[in-house]
Amino acid sequence: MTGFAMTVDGAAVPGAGAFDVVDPATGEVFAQAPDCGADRLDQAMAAASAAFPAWRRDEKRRRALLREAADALRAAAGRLAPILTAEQGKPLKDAHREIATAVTWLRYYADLDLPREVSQDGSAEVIRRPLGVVAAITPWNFPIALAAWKIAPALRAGNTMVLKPSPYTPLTTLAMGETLRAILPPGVLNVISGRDPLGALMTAHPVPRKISFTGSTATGKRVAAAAAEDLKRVTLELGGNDPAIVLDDADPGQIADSLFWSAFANNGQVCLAVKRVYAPERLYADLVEALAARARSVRVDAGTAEGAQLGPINNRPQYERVAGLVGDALDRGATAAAGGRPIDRPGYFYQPTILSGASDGTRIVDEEQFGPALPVIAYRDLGEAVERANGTTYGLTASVWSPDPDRAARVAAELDCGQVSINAHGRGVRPDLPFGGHKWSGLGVENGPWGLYGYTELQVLVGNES
Ligand code: TXE
Repeated sequence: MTGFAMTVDGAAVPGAGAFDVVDPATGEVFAQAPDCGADRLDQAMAAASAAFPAWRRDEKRRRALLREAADALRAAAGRLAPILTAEQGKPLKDAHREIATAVTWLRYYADLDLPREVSQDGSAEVIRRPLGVVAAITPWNFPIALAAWKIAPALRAGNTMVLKPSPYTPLTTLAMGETLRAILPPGVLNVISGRDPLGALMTAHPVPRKISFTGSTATGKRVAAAAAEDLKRVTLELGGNDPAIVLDDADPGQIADSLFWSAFANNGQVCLAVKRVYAPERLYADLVEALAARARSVRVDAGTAEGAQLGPINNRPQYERVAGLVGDALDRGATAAAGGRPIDRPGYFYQPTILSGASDGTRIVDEEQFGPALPVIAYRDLGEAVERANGTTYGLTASVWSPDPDRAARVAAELDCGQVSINAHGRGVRPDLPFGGHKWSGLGVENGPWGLYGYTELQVLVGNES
């Protein structure tokens, strides 16, 4: 694939250099992406700054153009989805689904009516003003959907943006920039690409007033530290180690399918995937077997292959990390009820893996694996399971599985995280609901009016009473 350019000030621009992009289904380089460089970054920031005064003024126009952007993205899905599959690895139908998600988010923010906020006595108005230029940094698991989570509320609120995708998946975002270039005024959305140091240059840059970041907790902390230097605002969507707690009245056969896909969708490379399952001793063996049966039946193949349900892991470091965590668990006495090994073919393919016999204190339970491997942990006492579920620095989402909704809700109330689903996982990921993590899983929220407010600063306007 060739011809990928950055979008700066409404024009296609090359980088100062270029870097390789690898197809995870083959492990081979298949394209090059522009490497932005500091001067181009300055141009992008200057363009975003220059576009801000006009863009912030006309909300009606912003809403209309976001709607047009949604339509254009939808129309471009046939071109973008194969690029997403090539660089990310996900099956083509999932690539289409991701682009459809981005379209939904753009539409939601275009349509969202925001109430006027006035003081109780009506004498003052509280207005949410845009901040200015937003630097947006995205990861490689859902490059387009997560970019739209930032673009839609930030632009709707009246900000302009410089967006940088992950160096593992730059191409679809660059192609989306090209599509939106035809619609948005020059400078409103600049899309650049480069290796990790470009992210650090963006967070240290004097122009942006806000950093919106999705990625690892380690990098998120670096972003927060850099932003503190000149008090840039930050929203951080970071990692998770989401627990699913199965109660003793659940039916393993009934919940296994939903639980399995809550852990393995996108090959487990989801911040809010189920990353550890706590199951009561009485149901343990049945649940492990029901999950393992599903893991064994899944078709893992290149994202371009007809019928592929899971693709490869996105990149070599992640592939090695997953293999290392599974190997460590097996060395410490866990058993692979399904999988447990890489798949013997080129690319970063790994068998969907269900681990039994691992417990807290094993790395794959304590850390975020972010891949197709799931430990199932036995518990005797529900209180102890809740304590173990909370016993982590993460706090993104969780789930409780039981046919008794009141009982499940009582357990949910004990969990320290940003979202709990009952008999599902992550069901609250919707454009209209706030999404964010407690503890080291993040700072601030995305989505809904709350997400948009994060791209604003409050200003009180008091009328002349005389
Ligand atoms: O993430 P990084 P990586 C987790 C997952 C995975 C781990 C590492 O556990 O194993 O992160 O993945 C940019 N200043 N998640 O290394 O480094 C980088 O270029 C500013 C969870 O890919 O966090 C990319 O655009 N930006 C996660 C983005 O940060 C910097 C999704 C994310 O990269 C930077 C992905 C810096 N100093 C991985 N260094 C989720 N929450 O869903 C890098 N970047």
